[in-house]
Amino acid sequence: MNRLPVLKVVVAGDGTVGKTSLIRRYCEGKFETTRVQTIGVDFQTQTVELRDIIVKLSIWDMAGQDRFAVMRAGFYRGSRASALVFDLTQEVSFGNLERWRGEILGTVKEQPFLVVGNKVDLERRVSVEQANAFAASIGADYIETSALTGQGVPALFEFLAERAFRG
Ligand code: G3D
Ligand code: MG
Repeated sequence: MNRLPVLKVVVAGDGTVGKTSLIRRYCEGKFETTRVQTIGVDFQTQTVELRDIIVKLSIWDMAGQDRFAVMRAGFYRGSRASALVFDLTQEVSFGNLERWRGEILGTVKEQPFLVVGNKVDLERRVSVEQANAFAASIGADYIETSALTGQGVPALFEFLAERAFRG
């Protein structure tokens, strides 16, 4: 057996935007309604098949709360791509993406980003145009997801894997 390349990716964004739910949906195929809040940092690994290669993603789930900021900084080290997740029903979480990006770039100088609007199953307060404009301004792509229905979830992690692999 060949060793698969292991690529570290980060899922960042405010608390309650759905980071843990997205990772659970992808890695375990389920959505749980009652769960504990992420404490500090957590990670899961998942094998991902891309067009011409299989990679292993180690997906780092960063607790969004301010009090974990010091802990988070060191955990960004070695990451190859980051998802900046916001909640489509909460404009504040969208506005904070620039801060998340800044925090990550404070540790890793260059990083491919993917902007993710989660909870697309609910009534949106951030338009596709707004989100696309922000993503374009940081040279990122934009994708919409629902951890509840699963919409866009494989695409999110496949895209991250692709960017992590190819840079
Ligand atoms: P976080 O890890 O970013 O802090 P969580 O966020 O994954 O803990 O999710 C926060 C809350 O949002 C959870 O609700 C979760 O069920 C809900 N949620 C996450 N993703 C979606 C989604 O795509 N659609 C909808 N409708 N809800 C979502 P609770 O009530 O358990 O706190
Ligand atoms: Mg969490």
